[in-house]
Amino acid sequence: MEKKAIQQTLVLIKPDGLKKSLTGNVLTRLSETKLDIVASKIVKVSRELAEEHYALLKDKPFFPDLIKYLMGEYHKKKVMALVYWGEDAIDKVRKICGATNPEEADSTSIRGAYGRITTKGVYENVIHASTNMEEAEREIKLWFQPDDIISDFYSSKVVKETVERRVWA
Ligand code: DAT
Ligand code: MG
Repeated sequence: MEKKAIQQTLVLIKPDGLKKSLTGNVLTRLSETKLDIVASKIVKVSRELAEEHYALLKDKPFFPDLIKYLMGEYHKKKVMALVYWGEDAIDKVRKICGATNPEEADSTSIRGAYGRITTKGVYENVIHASTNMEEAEREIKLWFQPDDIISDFYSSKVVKETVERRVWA
């Protein structure tokens, strides 16, 4: 039997998921995969981050609304970002997420169970998951710094710099 690849994938619980208190339900569904969570945080998404995350879709007619949605302008201004790691992680997570269009997604999938399309045509599909290894690497490096992740799957380096940063007062 072919050995399945060990992969990492970025998951976002989008603002509709947080607003509707679906975090627990979504994490429970994802735990069916038996994958490891190796990073997680709550993020207030800037326009820059949202536009970079969905950079490949910038020419789509729905792009402006998609950016507003990810920034939380229709719900709460927060997203939960996680990295899942393990055998065949990308496909396992995508399968539980379901199809992009929540009306077409299998009703037992996360998007099928909890997603909707608004009357304005915005796909509120609760969750993001990377679709392939290149996308996963780009997205994980966009949302997380090396020290945020407890596993070393991408190479990193130590740099000395003097930057202003906020510390506890
Ligand atoms: P996915 O999130 O399944 O990877 P995608 O990368 O093609 O799908 O699109 C990113 C997001 O853009 C998707 O989660 C919801 C939104 N979207 C995609 N197609 C859309 C459409 N036809 N109308 C409105 N929103 C759409
Ligand atoms: Mg995608």
